[in-house]
Amino acid sequence: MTFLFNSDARRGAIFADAFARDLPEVPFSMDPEAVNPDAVRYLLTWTVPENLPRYRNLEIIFSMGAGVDQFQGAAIPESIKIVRLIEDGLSRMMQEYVTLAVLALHRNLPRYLAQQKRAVWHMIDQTPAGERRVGVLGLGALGQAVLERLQPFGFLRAGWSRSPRLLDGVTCHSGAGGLDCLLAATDILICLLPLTAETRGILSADLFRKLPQGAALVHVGRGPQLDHAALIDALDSGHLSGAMVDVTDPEPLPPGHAFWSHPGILLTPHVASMTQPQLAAPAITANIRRHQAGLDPLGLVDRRRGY
Ligand code: NDP
Ligand code: OXD
Repeated sequence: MTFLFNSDARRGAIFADAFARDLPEVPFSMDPEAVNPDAVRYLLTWTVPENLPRYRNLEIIFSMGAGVDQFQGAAIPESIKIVRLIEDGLSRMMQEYVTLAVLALHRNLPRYLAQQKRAVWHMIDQTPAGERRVGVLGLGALGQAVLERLQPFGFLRAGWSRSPRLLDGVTCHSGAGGLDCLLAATDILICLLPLTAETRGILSADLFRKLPQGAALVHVGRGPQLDHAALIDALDSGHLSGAMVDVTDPEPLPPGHAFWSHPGILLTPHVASMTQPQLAAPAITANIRRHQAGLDPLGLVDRRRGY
């Protein structure tokens, strides 16, 4: 029974230590050439390797991150469980990033940066936090974590998910009908949805029109959810006041792309949350123990829903 690690050697060394300490009975390997393919039960990877069929006894593919959209379209036998990464480190980094983004947009940072470039000293009227409505698309592990972290600032908080949710202090909407209600009452919209057939292209001109005048966007889901031209149009027309964008399609953006220089956009290179091996490794060894005890691993993907 072997765990095969398919990522970089620096992270691999940290995982190797965690396996030796926490799960010594499961041999750990970073070398696909050296392992007996029939012994491989667990694979940790970001993308599906071409030679997947050689691992005939594979039980679980662990994603190196929270997202599993990179596995879509790969021929993964139904018998193999796909598990996304859920652990506190990922949530904490996402909380930091989204707090940074929400505060930057709430306090008009893109406009002040543009003013600074033009040597303009001008005070913009400030909406109090208690009147600012923050809406989160996606109320999963990360959506809930960021809503919790935003609570002390006093923002009015709401969210949207597929199935109904009940969260303390958060106005929860669900399903297709619930989306319009959320949008109509959101000043800062945060996208934390997984990429699926239903969420591809969701951040569209139509969606932006449903937001109030002057609303802003934080996009930390996945690049193909955002229509780039629609965002530029909404910013240029003044309907949206700003955006902080962490994920794009493609990544990286090509030279000359409008997002590099648009004064309304704060752009980061897909860094909102990053897997930290020293935290991810114990989460994965614990998840293997759950699986071995006959429980579903945390983060088990529902293949029909796609997340
Ligand atoms: P979860 O699977 O825990 O949560 C997903 C949420 O989205 C759930 O609330 C789910 O609804 C909701 N959802 C999914 N599809 C729909 C739909 N069609 N309509 C309405 N709601 C929907 O995911 P995580 O919170 O762990 O992660 C979310 C995403 O964040 C990842 O998939 C990844 O794309 C992105 N991410 C980005 C990072 C970055 O650095 N930029 C880092 C890590 C993740 P329900 O509750 O009903 O199931
Ligand atoms: C993830 C990511 O899915 O980094 O973890 O985007």
